[in-house]
Amino acid sequence: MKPLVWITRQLPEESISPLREIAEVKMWSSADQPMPAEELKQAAGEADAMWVMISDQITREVIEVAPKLKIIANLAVGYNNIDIKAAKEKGVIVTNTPDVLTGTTADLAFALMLATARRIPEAEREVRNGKWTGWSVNQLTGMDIHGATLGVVGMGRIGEAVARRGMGFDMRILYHNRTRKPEAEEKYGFEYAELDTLLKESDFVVLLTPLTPETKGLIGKSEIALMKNSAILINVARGGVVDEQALYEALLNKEIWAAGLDVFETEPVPTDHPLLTLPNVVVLPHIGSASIRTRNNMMAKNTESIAACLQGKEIKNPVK
Ligand code: 8YV
Repeated sequence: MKPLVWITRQLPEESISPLREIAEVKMWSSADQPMPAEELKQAAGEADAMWVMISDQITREVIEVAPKLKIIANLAVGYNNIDIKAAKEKGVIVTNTPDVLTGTTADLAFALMLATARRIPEAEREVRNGKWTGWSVNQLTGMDIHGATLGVVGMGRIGEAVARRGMGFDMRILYHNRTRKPEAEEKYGFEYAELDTLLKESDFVVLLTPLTPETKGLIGKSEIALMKNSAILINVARGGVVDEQALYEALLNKEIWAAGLDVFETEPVPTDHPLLTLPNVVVLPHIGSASIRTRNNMMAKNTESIAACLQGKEIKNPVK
């Protein structure tokens, strides 16, 4: 009997066809709505392999009702949606999709820097809404990126890619990370800073830490208070890294200048969320890795990981 692979979203057939040759593949019927918790548990109960998204909560409860499960392949680099400890205890391998999305996500961080600093969505809305009625010296004036100080919080692969893009804009680069990166300091001139110093000195603070118990609410009221009134906060990591209420109040009271957010505590973000009422916030629907090529590469990685596991071959991206 062929092993069973459960995929929790409807995906393009060509991306998963290699799996059909070695396994029975079941796919959830919706391309954009997650499986309800009960269905997810039932799927886990019969699967040898699961292909999941960050919107699937793979809790201990799900893992414990999965007697045959060998691998959970997460279509993302972050894996805060999976109880890694429970998976380890049950001997279930977890994989993610690093590297292939690094440049794409770094590009989007920069897109948000440009969009917030130069007020691009606001400017576009004015043109479309007939508000471009003339020229004035302070019309839609924003902030410069070139020559500014960029503070990267979380200097992993994506953090470093953002920092290197900053070099092209003649920025001074500060970074904060659990461990220092002496090679990057030497090679690119990045400067290590404690979080307080980084927040005080940066014009752009870009968050790229994974969401863990240690980073939950990392940027709260007192951290935002350290930032310059002219500073811009960019979050392309996870919503939970920022205290959204504190951020809303700081933006409303002009304690910081703007924010660019690709991620939220609750996704999709509710349309009545207070942050969405502010003109100095640019919001995106968690599209950090959403380029055609990168999404194809991410799917190829998941296919490869599951196939390797089911065929007893070496698995390339296990989460340690
Ligand atoms: C994914 C992400 O696009 O990789 C991650 O951790 O947040 C994004 O790149 C998204 O999670 C799709 O699964």
